[in-house]
Amino acid sequence: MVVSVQTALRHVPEVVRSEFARDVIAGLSARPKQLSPKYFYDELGAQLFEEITRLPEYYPTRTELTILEHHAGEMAKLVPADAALIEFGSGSTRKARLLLNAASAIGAYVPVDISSEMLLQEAAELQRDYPRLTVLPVEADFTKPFQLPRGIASRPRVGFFPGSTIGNFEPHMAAAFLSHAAERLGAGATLIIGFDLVKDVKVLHAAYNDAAGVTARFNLNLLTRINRELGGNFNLDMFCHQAFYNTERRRIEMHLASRDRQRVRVAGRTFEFRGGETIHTENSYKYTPESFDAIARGSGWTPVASWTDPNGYFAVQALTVTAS
Ligand code: AVI
Repeated sequence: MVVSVQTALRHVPEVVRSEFARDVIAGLSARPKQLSPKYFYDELGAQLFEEITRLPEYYPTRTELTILEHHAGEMAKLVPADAALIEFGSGSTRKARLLLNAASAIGAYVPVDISSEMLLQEAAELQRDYPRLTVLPVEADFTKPFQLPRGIASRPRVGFFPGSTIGNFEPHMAAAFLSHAAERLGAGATLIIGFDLVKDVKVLHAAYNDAAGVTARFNLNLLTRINRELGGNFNLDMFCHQAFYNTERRRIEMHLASRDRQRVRVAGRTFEFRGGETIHTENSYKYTPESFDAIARGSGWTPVASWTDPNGYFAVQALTVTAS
């Protein structure tokens, strides 16, 4: 059955659909072909990511949680009385709860996330569990300018950006995010941020090439999403997951490689693939303590404390806005 693009696009909100369509068409027309990792997270993509965080090979989530569990008390000492904790891209509140439990000085919690359903549900559950806390969810793309709620105007601010999501930003975007965060949180603010560290390539390779194939499904799901939302006809059997560590650029690269020469239709356009040609779908940058310090200092922040795990796999750092 031939389904028109209009029919295929009917159930997706107009704005998202057109931005998604524009980005996909531009990405598949580029050389090399590329797609933004922000499009991984449809409903199935979010579920697959949750599964990834529980895989034996995927150390970042587990390691960061251990660091937070062990050091939340020390982090709490950096939180001023009646502070507002502002979490960027909150998703689940599991990590924030570790800080809330340790830091009774936190008077308000502001989760900022683009996905309103999960945001509101998690905020409601958190409010039920912490009845004395002011919970003010903000539905926004935290990589773009957004307004903080007026209700926290007089409170000191502590930003929270766990999960090494900063690693999925290109270095200039990471610097821009940190600069904007410094401006938005204002003078005297603190930021607690998690990032993944450079390590043995074998450990990195295994984390993004798990034996159960969940990361491969996560990567390929992007093509399923394009088929569903943009009237694409990608044959998933004709693409395979590739993930490798680029030592020079200190990043894991994820790609989808075409198994043969082929043509694919998306949103009414045709895209040609050579055998072995890839779509670059994600970079996950790994930092050294020194390279992260440099990017933070160059973006208006001064490192004040840093915590890691016994293997030195992951780091959580506290920064304060550099006095001008
Ligand atoms: C969300 N982000 C920090 C993950 C990472 O490790 O870069 C996304 C991911 N991609 C493949 N596995 C996990």
